[in-house]
Amino acid sequence: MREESGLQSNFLDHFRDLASKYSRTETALSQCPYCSMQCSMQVHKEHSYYSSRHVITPHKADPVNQGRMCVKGMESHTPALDKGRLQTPLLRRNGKHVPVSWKTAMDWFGRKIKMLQRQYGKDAVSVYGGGSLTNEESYLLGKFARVALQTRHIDYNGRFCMSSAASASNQVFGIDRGMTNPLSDLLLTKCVILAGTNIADCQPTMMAYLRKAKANGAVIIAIDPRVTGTTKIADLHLQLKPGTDAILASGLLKVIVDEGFVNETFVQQHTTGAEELLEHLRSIDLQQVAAITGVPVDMIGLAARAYGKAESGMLFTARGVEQHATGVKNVCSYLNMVLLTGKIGSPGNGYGAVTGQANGQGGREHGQKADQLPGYRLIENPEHRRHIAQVWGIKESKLPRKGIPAYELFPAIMRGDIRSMIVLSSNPVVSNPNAHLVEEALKRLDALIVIDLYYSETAKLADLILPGSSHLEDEGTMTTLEGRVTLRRAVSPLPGKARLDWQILCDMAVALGKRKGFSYASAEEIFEELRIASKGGIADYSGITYARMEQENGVFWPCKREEEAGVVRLFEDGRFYHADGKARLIAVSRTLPAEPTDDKFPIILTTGRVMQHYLSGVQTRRTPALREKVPEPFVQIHPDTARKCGLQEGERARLVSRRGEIQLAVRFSADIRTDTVFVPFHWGDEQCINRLTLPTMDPQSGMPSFKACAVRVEPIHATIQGEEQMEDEKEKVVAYR
Ligand SMILES: Nc1nc2c(c(=O)[nH]1)N[C@H]1C(S)=C(S)[C@@H](COP(=O)(O)OP(=O)(O)OC[C@H]3O[C@@H](n4cnc5c(=O)[nH]c(N)nc54)[C@H](O)[C@@H]3O)O[C@H]1N2
Ligand SMILES: Nc1nc2c(c(=O)[nH]1)N[C@H]1C(S)=C(S)[C@@H](COP(=O)(O)OP(=O)(O)OC[C@H]3O[C@@H](n4cnc5c(=O)[nH]c(N)nc54)[C@H](O)[C@@H]3O)O[C@H]1N2
Ligand code: SF4
Ligand SMILES: [Mo]
Repeated sequence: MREESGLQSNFLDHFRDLASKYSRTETALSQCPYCSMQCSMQVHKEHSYYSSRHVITPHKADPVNQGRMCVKGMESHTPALDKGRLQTPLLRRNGKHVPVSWKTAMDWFGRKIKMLQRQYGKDAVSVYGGGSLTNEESYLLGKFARVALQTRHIDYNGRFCMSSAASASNQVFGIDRGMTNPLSDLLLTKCVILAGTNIADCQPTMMAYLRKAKANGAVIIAIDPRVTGTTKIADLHLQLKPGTDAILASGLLKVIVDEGFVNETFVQQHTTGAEELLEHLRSIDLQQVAAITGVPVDMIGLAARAYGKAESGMLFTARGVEQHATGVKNVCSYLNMVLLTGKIGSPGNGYGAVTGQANGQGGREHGQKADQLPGYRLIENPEHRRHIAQVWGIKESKLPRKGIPAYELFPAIMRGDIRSMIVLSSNPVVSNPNAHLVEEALKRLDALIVIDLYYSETAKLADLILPGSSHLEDEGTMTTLEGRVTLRRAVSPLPGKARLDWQILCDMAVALGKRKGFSYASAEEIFEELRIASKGGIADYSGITYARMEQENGVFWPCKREEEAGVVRLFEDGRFYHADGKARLIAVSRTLPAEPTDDKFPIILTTGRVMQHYLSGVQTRRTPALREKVPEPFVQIHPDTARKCGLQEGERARLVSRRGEIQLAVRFSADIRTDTVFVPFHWGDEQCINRLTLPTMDPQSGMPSFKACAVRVEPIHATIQGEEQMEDEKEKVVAYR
């Protein structure tokens, strides 16, 4: 080692002193912005003399994630602190986005919206929200639409997420809380059915509960067209054809009935509709079920028996079951299994629609849905309207009526009925089906206003972009997949001139001349109003306070009084939420695929997620550690199918549907059925799989068919021929006219 001279050593000591004086770590508690597990995490800001950096560690005292986090959560600070965050309002001038002050932005907004509403009516302006927003912001967005804009056109991205399960649960149980039981009940149960849910990739920290369930002796049954990290832990995997869940469930029900697993006392005391269902099941032929679903009769029998005879059971569905034009029927069909066997309303017995987004649960309770008012009230119910109008200090007659589901807003724009859209926390041009049409519609608007964190694919099309707040800056409450309402504190300052999402909503209301009802000093003040608004509703938050959430690690809803614990497990008193206290068994008629395959489009396309990316990918694509793992989308295809299509591994393929086409990397995989291909949907523009997906919607929930449409897959060189052929065909059509 080289000797330090006296002078040098003095200098170094001084420097070390200085460095240690400046190095300190600040730690604060926050929550991951991504999935519905809402893992709490510690954000450490490490400051040194030279620089500062952020490090995330899981929060060991979290009763739910118990110190676990997945790779997305551990990296979630990266996009939030990215220099590419929007830092100032941007207004389109001569085709270019230029930075402007908030005053200019709000003046433009107020003038433009007032002018459009004068010219085309109040409903010409629409609002599009999202499930990442806090409860306070979801509530305020609904109020903003109904009171400040007075438009009936508001809906949100949860329409594509939870709506089929929500609609089924409301019909069957009279309440829609994703999970009827807490996650800890998984440790008590003896059988778990996982239908169309890939927990390993989508709620990774929930896997520990499934592993423990298995270690405690539970039989696990997975129902998915693909082998996934989730199906791998299952004892039985029914690898069904996409879109056939309702039929598969009717086969399972048939065995349950025929082999005597019906809990007759439960059915008699707690349900209606049994006779009709049993009559319907008589007509079910197991051989036919096997032929349609691709699941052999003996596998159907094994699964039905395992669930039927288990002393307790929990059944879960997620988007694999729900994102179909028959999504509601699919869920109802599975819920018939839960009710016929009486496996609900006690420890280890229940149902869970595995919620997706960070606040996918709370975001669907407080009024950003087209037909809904806060507290899960209905906008067409006179009593509900009166209650909310009174809370908001307006006449009931001033409250707009019910609007239309999210996707339908875009055809309405094409017809000229809607002239403006305000998008808060969503990227519809990537996440809607039939994305070409959505893009065209957004371009047609007289005013598109986008409040986002980044220059997303949708923001690029906007006339006005407003810089909003990320999870690190925004305080508020988030309701987890369990129905636990949690408080997330702010831990970082806003970048540049960005503002809190709820403050932006208030600014916009003021720009429209509606200051009354839109001046809050804090998120907590909004929550206090939400408590009153939700009081007496199904999603009753009136007993929940910020202090309680902090002290009790979240509070379950419904919670009607401050002195009482929330309802952790639903229906324990034997009563469901319909007026007669009974759950509904619903006979499901035969379901047909929304777009059957044929000679031209012989393969089923299903879409979904990979662990490393989140939704439309705006956050995770700008996270180097995640982007490096999965840099681009791909088509997962069985090697036998690939060979038939003339594809070599490693080459790119062209996928074509009736709505568009896209070129993708090919991944050979024996983990998928031979009649199906899978593509993740986390990319935009030329890589956007939603340019191909089918907008046909479930008539009850407004959910499109993300999980099944007809495509063909071909090598790129062959397609050029194909294209020429199509051109020829077009010419022929012209010639015949
Ligand atoms: N990493 C990651 N995690 C996420 C998200 C994310 O984007 N990335 N998004 C969050 C959100 S918003 C949501 S909604 C959830 C979604 O969570 P999931 O619903 O679990 O995710 P998906 O991948 O959409 O679909 C689940 C499975 O359904 C299967 N499937 C496809 N078609 C059918 C069918 O017809 N029947 C059945 N039974 N199964 C079928 C697919 O093969 C897939 O494995 O995840 C949340 N968590
Ligand atoms: N093909 C196919 N399409 C699907 C699905 C599928 O399975 N297959 N799944 C559907 C489902 S389940 C969902 S939930 C939707 C979701 O689809 P999107 O609604 O598009 O969801 P995100 O990607 O979360 O979009 C969020 C946008 O808001 C921004 N953002 C995030 N957090 C905040 C915030 O706190 N404040 C503000 N102001 N902005 C924020 C992000 O930067 C991003 O641009 O996609 C649906 N689309
Ligand atoms: S499991 Fe969900 S909430 Fe937890 S760290 Fe991962 S993405 Fe975040
Ligand atoms: Mo979702």
